[in-house]
Amino acid sequence: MDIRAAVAHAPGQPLTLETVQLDGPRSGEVLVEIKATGLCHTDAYTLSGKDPEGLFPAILGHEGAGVVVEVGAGVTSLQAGDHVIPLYVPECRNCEFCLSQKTNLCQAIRLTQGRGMMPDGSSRFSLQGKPLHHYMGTSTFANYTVVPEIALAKIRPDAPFDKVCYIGCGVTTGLGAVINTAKVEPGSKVIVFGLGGIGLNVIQGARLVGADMIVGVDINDRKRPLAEKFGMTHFVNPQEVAGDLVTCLLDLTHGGADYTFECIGNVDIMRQALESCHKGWGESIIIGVAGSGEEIRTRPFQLVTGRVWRGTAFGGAKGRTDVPKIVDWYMNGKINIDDLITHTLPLDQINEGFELMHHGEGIRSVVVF
Ligand code: NAD
Ligand code: DAO
Ligand code: ZN
Repeated sequence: MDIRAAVAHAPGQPLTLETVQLDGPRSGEVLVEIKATGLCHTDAYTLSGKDPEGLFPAILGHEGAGVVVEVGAGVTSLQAGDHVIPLYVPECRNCEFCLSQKTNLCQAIRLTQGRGMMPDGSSRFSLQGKPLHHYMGTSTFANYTVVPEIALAKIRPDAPFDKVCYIGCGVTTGLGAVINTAKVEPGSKVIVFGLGGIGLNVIQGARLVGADMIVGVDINDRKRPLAEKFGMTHFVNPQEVAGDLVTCLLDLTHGGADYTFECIGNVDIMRQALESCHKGWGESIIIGVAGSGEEIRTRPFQLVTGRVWRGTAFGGAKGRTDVPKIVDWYMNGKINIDDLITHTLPLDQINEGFELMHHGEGIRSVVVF
């Protein structure tokens, strides 16, 4: 079938709107009509050419929501008409990783997903007879896409696509980092570095689980009011700190935070986040994705004396299990997504959405189809 897609032909170039050919779903696959998709920094990172695993030409996008149109042979958990959120971390419930119960990093289709292909090694997308790469197994910058069954979360039909698409990445990553990865306890002291689309969801997760002190750190003062609305209790702009930022944060928290979260992707801040943790028990969670080849550093004595350094992907969430629950939280008013969706655009303005991101305007831009 012919579909409309924003195609990434080459690194560093704007996306191009094209009529693309999409083959129907094969065994274990599902054809989804995408109704809305968020624009995330990871799409921009890949488009920039800095992502060493980036493949071109490709259809990017990994934060979508839509409706099942057709299922391939053997698909049992979904049918036409179901509302779904595509998952860049699938949940097969059968691989060694899923069965371990220790990780959300299902590996069932990891190799082909990384090669920009469907699990059988081929692409469903083509342009003038030449294949286009899939992206993160989702390719949501198109009005139709094909996704493996194990990479689709079925959600309730009354949830608005233009809001819950954000649960496909940013919301789940932030909330999940607090709930699944750090397991923040009520009464905790938390520091969040970076108050963007991820950090604000960490803040609302920390408030949800009952953290007492939630310190936000950002170089942009304009992030403060929204962060306060989401639960931030203290704000620190590193550019206004006279001395050392870590010393300032250790003083503010009376010895360090129980949990810190790095939501920027800056290896120097990752170090500051670790060293702002409380001696003996503080845990620092890396969420931000650093540039290719960058390395983290600290003095090993920071870990010897009880601080813990961890990372999290997709907030440690098992997508098919956890994403429908987070959609319920939104629909029941337990979490706020509406205030984070600051721009809504049609597909033909998708490049303007990336411009807004590059200029730090707003929090999340969503393309509606
Ligand atoms: P964002 O650009 O919306 O937010 C980053 C924030 O950090 C901004 O508010 C900015 O002002 C602030 N900032 C920048 N430099 C700073 C500094 N030196 N000190 C303090 N604040 C600073 O980005 P986002 O969408 O929130 O994403 C954050 C990171 O999370 C990115 O690296 C993204 O790739 C990553 N990410 C990770 C996962 C995962 O599963 N681990 C998922 C999605 C996104
Ligand atoms: O299983 O090896 C693996 C990779 C899983 C994907 C993890 C991606 C998380 C960070 C990227 C940012 C997401 C938008
Ligand atoms: Zn699995």
